[in-house]
Amino acid sequence: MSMNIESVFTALGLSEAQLNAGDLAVTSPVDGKTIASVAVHNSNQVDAAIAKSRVAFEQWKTVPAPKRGELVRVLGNKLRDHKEALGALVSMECGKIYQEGLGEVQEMIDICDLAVGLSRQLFGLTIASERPGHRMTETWHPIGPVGIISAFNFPVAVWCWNSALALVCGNSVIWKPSEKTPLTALACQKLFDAAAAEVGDIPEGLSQVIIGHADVGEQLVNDSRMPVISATGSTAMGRKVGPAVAARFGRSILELGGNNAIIVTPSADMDMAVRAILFGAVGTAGQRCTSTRRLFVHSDVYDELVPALKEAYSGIRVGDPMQQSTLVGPLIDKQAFTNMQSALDLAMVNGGEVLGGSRALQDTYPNAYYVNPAIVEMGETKQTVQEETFAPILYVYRYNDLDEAIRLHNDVPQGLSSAIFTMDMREAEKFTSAVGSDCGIANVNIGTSGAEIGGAFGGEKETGGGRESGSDAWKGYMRRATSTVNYSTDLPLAQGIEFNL
Ligand code: UN1
Repeated sequence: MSMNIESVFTALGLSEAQLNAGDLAVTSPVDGKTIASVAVHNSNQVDAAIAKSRVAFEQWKTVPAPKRGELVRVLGNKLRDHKEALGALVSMECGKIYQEGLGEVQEMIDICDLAVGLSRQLFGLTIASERPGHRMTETWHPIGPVGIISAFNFPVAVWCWNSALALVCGNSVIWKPSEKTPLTALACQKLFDAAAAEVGDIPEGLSQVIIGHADVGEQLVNDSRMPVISATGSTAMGRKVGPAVAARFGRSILELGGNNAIIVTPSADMDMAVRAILFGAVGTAGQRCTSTRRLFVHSDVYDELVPALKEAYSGIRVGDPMQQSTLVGPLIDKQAFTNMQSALDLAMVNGGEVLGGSRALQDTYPNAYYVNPAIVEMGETKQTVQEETFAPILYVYRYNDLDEAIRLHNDVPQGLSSAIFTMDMREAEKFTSAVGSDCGIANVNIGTSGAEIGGAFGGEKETGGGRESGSDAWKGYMRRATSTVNYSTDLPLAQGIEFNL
């Protein structure tokens, strides 16, 4: 298919009317041009969506889980059929390169597959009872409408991580995408509607999208008809969402900022390390929550690794994300560029040696913000950078002792992803052990980003503690019931209590 934006809209069933329905301007970071103006939901509409979601839930929770899985199976197939178009729209709307746009849709397909399999399990436990003739079990039940708040940088996959699991678990979902990327959300809604129509008999409003700014998200977060809120974004956003949901005894699944690092030890496979660091640090223009932001290099290999990395950086092609040769697309907007420049200024004040980081392609795209990825050599320090800047900046630190590197590694507020490059099994085991990385993801000989579906995804500390997309993350979308059944003719009390008249 040809990949101009009109053909992509058409392939995804986005109509002229829908693309010009309101006054939220959607700007493509590729060239800074407005590509649509969509309608935002007002407070009454959000309220109505929540009410509808509750009705849909009451019906959906009675559908057997494997039948619910059928809907997700068909959704996965719709995604397969529209992978190129949706991948292209992701690229055009959020600026990641087309390869990564395709990868994001593949991640959706993968979670659908996982959810379909799970729909035939969702298993509980049998627990030994201390009482004769008693059986104790734990069963998982649907919990209610799940609110999903997602960020611009993974505009579609994060919705699918949550909704594929939430739907097989018997819940309805309401999605509030980033106001920077509503079109990909509307496109996903079309695919969902098509899947629902194909399967038939799916409650209306089972999955809905609400468009708007932070106030729309806040309304969702504060509404006690939404028992679960899954929010992905900045730590600042999580600081608002977490307490608001907790205040009404709701459950939140938070996936917030990262400050991910790679440690390169003397025995590392340097070629592999360079490639992994490159993808981790500059992939998605440094705008993944898993992007590699800090690098610890042992003194013995510093002068081998860092020049090789600089050499690799010199070959990076920055440009139109739809061009096959491009490795780094634009930043999302001007604010992202300003934040990057401030972070680099601060690094220089703190004695960092900055390579790269300047604006690129300004003449071709005066209204878009392309940058040359930056390497900042910080030398040996007692504390590393504490803030996450959503841009391709890699802070490089020199270390001599692995324990000290691990201490510095962990000495940040965030705890999402981490990796060590080593051929020494003692170092690898230590890094993944209780005294090693304190992150939710701790890898060996692969980078910090690009986690696959199947493992639990998320992190500790200011990353928010939530887990999504694999392992037993499905339990986050269900409520647990412990049932003790007495099939004896006696009524013994637990703890041996005698209570007889
Ligand atoms: C995110 O940036 O919010 O591990 C998610 C990764 C991707 C997901 C990133 N699978 O980099």
